[in-house]
Amino acid sequence: MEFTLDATCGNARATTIKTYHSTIKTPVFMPVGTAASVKALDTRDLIDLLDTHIILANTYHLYLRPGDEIVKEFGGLHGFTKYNRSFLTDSGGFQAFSLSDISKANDEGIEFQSHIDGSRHFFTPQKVLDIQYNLGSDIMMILDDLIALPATKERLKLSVVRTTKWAKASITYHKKMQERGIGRTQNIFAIIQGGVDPAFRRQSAQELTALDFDGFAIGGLSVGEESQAMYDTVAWTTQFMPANKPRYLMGVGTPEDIVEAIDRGIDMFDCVMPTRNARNGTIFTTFGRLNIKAARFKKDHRPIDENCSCYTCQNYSRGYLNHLFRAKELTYYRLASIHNLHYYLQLTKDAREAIIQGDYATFKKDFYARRSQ
Ligand code: PRF
Ligand code: ZN
Repeated sequence: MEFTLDATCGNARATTIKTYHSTIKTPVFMPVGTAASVKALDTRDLIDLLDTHIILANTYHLYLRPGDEIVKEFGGLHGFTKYNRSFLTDSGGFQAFSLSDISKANDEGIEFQSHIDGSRHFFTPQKVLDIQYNLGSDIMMILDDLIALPATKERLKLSVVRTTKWAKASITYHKKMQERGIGRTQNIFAIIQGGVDPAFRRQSAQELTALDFDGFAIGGLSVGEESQAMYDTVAWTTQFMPANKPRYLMGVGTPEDIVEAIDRGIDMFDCVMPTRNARNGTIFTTFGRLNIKAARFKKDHRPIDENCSCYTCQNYSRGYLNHLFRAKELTYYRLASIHNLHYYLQLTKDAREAIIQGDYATFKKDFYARRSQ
């Protein structure tokens, strides 16, 4: 991939990442398309209505169903979904850990039982790359050893040691496969672990950034710790990450989390929050969250957010969306998902503009001021 640092403002960065399939301007929010679909939307919505340049898909889900060999037969994720811009795929460890009935890590990998049919599987660093070669994603994440917080020092240490060991196995394997002509257009990111412990975070960051990865993620956050602990850990960890490679904060977060993490040097984000909340009736606006189910919206002719230029706000009223939600009409899920994703995409676009203008502090101040009105 080609990477350029376009501007900085304090620790905040505006960068450009060029993969084989698209050019990505950061800060960027990547909609989550777990099973090769961003729930309630199709590829045309993602391109024509939202103009996304990168979306996420999950190794764990696609390996279990329909199977990565099937996706490969269709020309990988790009051929299967007809989304011809970039895909990032998560490695599966986190999903095995959070979705599987039983998951057990040892030094070789992660054993888990499928949440679909209970069948047993074993993910190793090499196995999750083989799956991602079949998926053909533009950015592949390595297998990491994720743990629940709070964790003991011993378990945290084991997670850092194991993640480095798996990272070394991953990069060695990837280089070998590329020499054989496999995964030539695919990039590989490592994942920094270490909980909210500064010493472990530094160790994990230093060990991983010494290896020849295309980019680096911060994992193991937004798993139940206080927001401030997450922000402090991000600020601390980004110091040890190279300036000339992308930085990705996995599974984060609320609009506030994203604004704060950008300020601490993060370029890339993903989270189910905009799409999941849309389906639950929680709508994000420039003035804060609203619940579309509320009776006060029944006769409200205004769009969700007068400041929003999304397809939904340009065409439909709060009253109509309130009705669709209450009637559980399928159209509701699409219209609400379009709005919430547009909100997240616009937020990161505006953040980029502010960084380039050199005034991220004002952007951040205005973001909070509008929400407390
Ligand atoms: N590791 C991986 N995927 C993830 C995480 C992680 O730590 C997180 C943590 N917020 C979300 N998704 N592989
Ligand atoms: Zn809107």
